[in-house]
Amino acid sequence: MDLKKIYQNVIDADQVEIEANIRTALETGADPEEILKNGLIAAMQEVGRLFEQGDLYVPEMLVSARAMQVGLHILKPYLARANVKAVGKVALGTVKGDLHDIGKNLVAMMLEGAGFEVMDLGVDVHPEAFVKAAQDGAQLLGMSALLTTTMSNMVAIMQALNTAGLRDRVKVMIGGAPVTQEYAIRIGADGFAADASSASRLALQLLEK
Ligand code: B1M
Repeated sequence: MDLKKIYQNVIDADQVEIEANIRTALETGADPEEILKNGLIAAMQEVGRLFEQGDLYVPEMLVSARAMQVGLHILKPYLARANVKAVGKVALGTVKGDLHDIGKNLVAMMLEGAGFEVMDLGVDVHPEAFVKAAQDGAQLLGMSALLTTTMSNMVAIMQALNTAGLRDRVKVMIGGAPVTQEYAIRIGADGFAADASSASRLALQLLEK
């Protein structure tokens, strides 16, 4: 089976064809891990590249990510059977008091597209939930904030991680429109990403993948 078709289905955001092509690939003996790496992940890397150079916009990236998720959904049981491990476990949430989740959801999709297992903590996430996610095995915590009034709630999460003695065991990545690299340094986070595509690259870097 030619994985280029599956790769192209993600780029073209074709949710119907991708399902048919992945099923055909699996029926004809293609390796699920090959489909994941050379079909879905490679295509999402290209989508990220096109977005960063301004050739794709957020809605286009979103529909490509949806096609990727359709493919991933079909592949997941095959990957589990083949014992293919995720590249890392990330817990993502929009911080306490903040209900904006469009950007956070896009970051989650890009991370899945890069091969991560994503625990989506949702919106209005209290520090304790981030602490619990770290205790449950998340190697990387991702905090999103869209309001200048809620970004300061990231500090409480950093403090809660310190108090729980977990700060050395997890990496922390932050993002959202009002957030900056300087702010990440100020609150002691490990990194800042300006968009969903660079967030998936940063996550790979932070976990040294
Ligand atoms: Co709100 N809102 N909103 N809003 N809203 C903003 C953020 C605002 C800038 C609008 C404005 O006034 N111009 C303003 C904030 C002002 C400020 O704080 N300086 C604002 C306000 C004031 C409010 C309310 C207070 C309004 C009110 O009720 N008076 C209220 C607050 C509610 C609350 O959260 N408690 C509110 C409510 C809402 C809606 C519910 C109506 C809706 C949210 C729906 C939803 O998310 N499900 C909404 C929306 C849609 C917006 C705007 C218009 C769009 C946000 C968005 O989705 N952008 C926004 C104005 C704007 O941004 N132009 C606005 C698209 C998205 C793809 O981008 O979220 O930036 P973004 O995510 C990017 C990057 O930031 C980055 O990657 C993403 C993808 O590339 N990123 C990360 C995000 N998280 C990341 C995490 C990472 C890494 C990268 O690592 C973990």
